[in-house]
Formats: sequence, structure tokens, C-alpha cells
Amino acid sequence: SPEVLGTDAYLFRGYALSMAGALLTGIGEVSARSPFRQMKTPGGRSMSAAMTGCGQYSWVTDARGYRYTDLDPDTGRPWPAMPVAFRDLATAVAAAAGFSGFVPDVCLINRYQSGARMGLHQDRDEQDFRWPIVSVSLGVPAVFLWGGLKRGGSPARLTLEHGDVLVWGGEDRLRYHGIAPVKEGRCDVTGHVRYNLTFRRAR
Ligand code: MD3
Ligand code: FE
Repeated sequence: SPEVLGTDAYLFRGYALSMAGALLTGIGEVSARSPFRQMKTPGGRSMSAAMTGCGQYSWVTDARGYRYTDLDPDTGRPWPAMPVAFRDLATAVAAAAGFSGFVPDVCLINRYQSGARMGLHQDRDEQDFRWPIVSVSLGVPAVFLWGGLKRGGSPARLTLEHGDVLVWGGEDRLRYHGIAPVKEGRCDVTGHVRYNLTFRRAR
């Protein structure tokens, strides 16, 4: 049973452990078609985490801003289809957290090498905030930072390990969150990297 982080936020430790091999295979298939890339923020800075995605849409950032697209701007082709094992995991864990009916149309895949981080931000490019976000951590552990609904204050820290799954919905959906710089480490399944899958309903 999950740890309760907020009114509508849950941590399922080790939930994805038995599926890690299949998820890694899926990441390999997606990234063979839509390679990982370090995107630029609208301010022109390169993100330290490399990203790709799959599903009907995925998330991009460039000089024009943040948005969901149906084509991968680097390939000009549609984003790869979401592997069935990805979608099934996301719908099952969302239902276990009380969000039955959640069907993601995006899986954003973040890859962190040692030193990569993600600054505090809100996920607000989706159309309907009533849908939760499901996040799956794989590989080297990382310190997840989560704050309040407004910027400022010191965020809480939580170490996310290989196989951990988070569900953020309801009043916790718009919390500020980020990832502290990832320390060097090694995981038998992923090697020296951390992956994070975030499942979203964009439209
Ligand atoms: C809390 N990714 O891709 S996942 C992101 O580990 C992102 O790569 C981080 O933040 C990562 O946008 C954190 C955990 C997470 C994801 C979405 C949330 C926590 C969230 C949305 C609302 C509140
Ligand atoms: Fe986020």
C-alpha cells in the first residue's frame, strides 16, 4: 500500500520493480526512433536532463516556449507509439490511487546523467488538471524536491529509488517540484543513469 504524501499524492515504493526490464526495453525502442536530446528553455539555456517521449503527443521546449506537439521536431515524424506495458502500468497505478479512468496520451522520458537536475517548476501545460500525473523512477537514485502551490519556501526532500512510482492528483497536482543534482551511482539495470517516465493526459 502506498505512502501518503499529500491529500492526493501517493508514493508506491518498488511498484515498477518487476516491470523494470520491460520498461527499459520500451525506452530503448522509443529512443531508437526519437532520440534523447537536451532541449533549450525559452531563455536559451540547455536543460541538463535529456528528453524524449512517446504517445499521441509529447512535451517540448524551445525558443518559442513550452508545449505539447504531435510531431517530434527533431525527426519531423509522429512521436513513437506508447508501449502497451507503459500504458498498462500507468492506468493500473492511477486506479490504485483512486484515479480510475486515467488514460495517458503522453509519456515524457527524462534521462539524468550524473550532475543533471531539474529546477523547481509546475507542470501546467496540460489542458485538464483534474487528471493526475504518474511518475516512474528507474536506475540511479535521486532526491526529489517538492514544495507548495506557490513559489518560495524550502521544499521537502524525498529519495526516489529504482522502481518507485508517484501519483500526483487533485490538490497536489500543481505543486512545485524538481530533482536535485543526481550523484554518481550505478544500477544493474540502467548502468550510470536515472530515467524518469511521466505519464500525462495533455488534451
Ligand atoms: C508533482 N520530472 O518531467 S517526476 C517533469 O524525476 C518532472 O524527472 C521529474 O518534473 C523527474 O516534469 C519529477 C515527479 C513529478 C512529476 C510531476 C508532478 C512530481 C509532480 C506534477 C505535479 C506535482
Ligand atoms: Fe514536472
